[in-house]
Order: sequence, then C-alpha cells, then structure tokens
Amino acid sequence: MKDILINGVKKAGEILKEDFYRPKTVSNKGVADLVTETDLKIEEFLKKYFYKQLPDYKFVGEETSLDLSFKEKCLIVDPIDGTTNFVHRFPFVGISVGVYENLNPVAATVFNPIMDELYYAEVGKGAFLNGSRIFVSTQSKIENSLLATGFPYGFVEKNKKDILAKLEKILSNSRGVRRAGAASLDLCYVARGVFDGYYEGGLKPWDVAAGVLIVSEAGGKISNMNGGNFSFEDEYIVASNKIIHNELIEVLCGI
Ligand code: 2AM
Ligand code: CA
Repeated sequence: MKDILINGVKKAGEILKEDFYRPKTVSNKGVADLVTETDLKIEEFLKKYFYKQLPDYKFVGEETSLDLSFKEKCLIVDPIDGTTNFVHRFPFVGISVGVYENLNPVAATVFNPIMDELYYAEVGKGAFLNGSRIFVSTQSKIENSLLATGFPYGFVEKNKKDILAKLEKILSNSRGVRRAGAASLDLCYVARGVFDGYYEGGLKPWDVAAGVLIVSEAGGKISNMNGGNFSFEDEYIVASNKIIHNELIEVLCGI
C-alpha cells in the first residue's frame, strides 16, 4: 500500500510541477471555486493508476467522482488541494489521497511537488515527512501558538459573521494566524509541529481525508467545534497538538 500511494502521488506530482509555471485555463465551479485542466488531468491519471493498482478500492475524486456513499474500501482524492494557489503560482499546493476502510482512515499521503514535501501516515505506524518521523508541537500556551485557518468560498458568504467573530477571537489570543489556502497541507503543518492548531469550516471530505490521519499519527487531535469526534458531515474541523485543543475551542467559541 505504502509504495503504491507514494509512487502514485509522485507521478501525479510531475504533472502538477510541469504545469505550475505555465499559463492556465481556468473554469469556475462556483463564484471563486476554480478548476483547471491540471486538476482534471491529475484526477484522471490517479483514477486509472489506482484502478490498476488497487482494484478493490472505490475511487472518490473531487473533480469527477463525487459519490460519497463510501463502501468498505475507498480512496478519497483531491488532485490539487489549493487550486487558487496553483493558478496564482503560490507554492502551497498538495495532492491528497486518503485510504478508508469502513469509514476509518488506514493510510494517507499528501504531496507538495513544488516544495518537495511528501507526507505519509499509516494507522498505528506514525506519520512521516520525506521518510522522517514527524510529531506535533509541545506548545502548551495558546498565546504562544501559531494557528492557521482557511475560508472556503461559498462558506464565507453564508457564515461571514461567525467566521469574523472566530477570527477576532484568535487574533487577540494567539501569536499569529496564517491562511495559506490548502487544508490538506495546513493539517500536515500541524502534524509536523509548525502550526500548533488549525480550524476551518465548510470543507469537503477530499480536503481533509488524508490530513486527519497524518495529524493523529503525529500525536495530534482532530475534532469538530464541540470537541467531539470529527466526521465529514461536521461544519468545522479543529486540529491541534492535543495540548491546546480544549483551550483553542474555548477561545474560538468565546467560552
Ligand atoms: P481546493 O483548493 O481543493 O478547492 C482553502 O480554504 C481550502 O478550502 C482549500 O483546501 C480548498 O480546496 C478548500 N475549498 C475551497 N473552496 C471550497 C469549496 N467550495 N468547498 C469546499 N472546500 C473548498
Ligand atoms: Ca481540489
């Protein structure tokens, strides 16, 4: 499984890298929800690749296979997480693959071919960046924490008040807030201890399917905004080094 996943995203990464500095043809799925020919090319490549390599697994991809009635075994794929970054050549882009069995993540990889960062995790076996084990931070104070968030298009328009209220709370209570535009990589940055915490609302399963396992295998915590177990139906995801988790939720919710 490990070699199949890593070889797959590395080959897909070549496609992404080749197109990164080229002029792009952009289509709009929604107001600011972009898709490029490269998103479609990578998804098509991975679909064929996994069909051959892992025929027992159902393929769920952001651009072509949106059927989320997960079966016992499935691959949840985002061909480019951070498409807006890709279009503008901001190098925070990831190819994300989460392997799920009976709704549980069993293996995951996120690859940023521009920065040459390959994250991999397998349940019970830890999380790795380019082959080296990674761990969440040991920061215990929210005021010394670097936090991250994101604002998916559509969700912002419908939830502006709540989003701004949460942002105001963490701006005054943390060391800083970053908004880099690729949820899968934001989660990997929590896993490697760069970000101490992260939250975002309105995401889709393929944005977080891989990252959630990478965080938990690095010793972190994933929950919904109530602190309960996260599921793809939840409006918000919260990820942290575990230590600041409850305090982060308290701050965000103004408790
Ligand atoms: P994408 O680049 O694959 O679209 C940025 O805040 C994060 O939100 C990115 O991971 C981005 O993934 C995701 N995102 C952007 N628009 C979205 C939408 N309409 N629904 C769900 N996720 C979205
Ligand atoms: Ca995408």
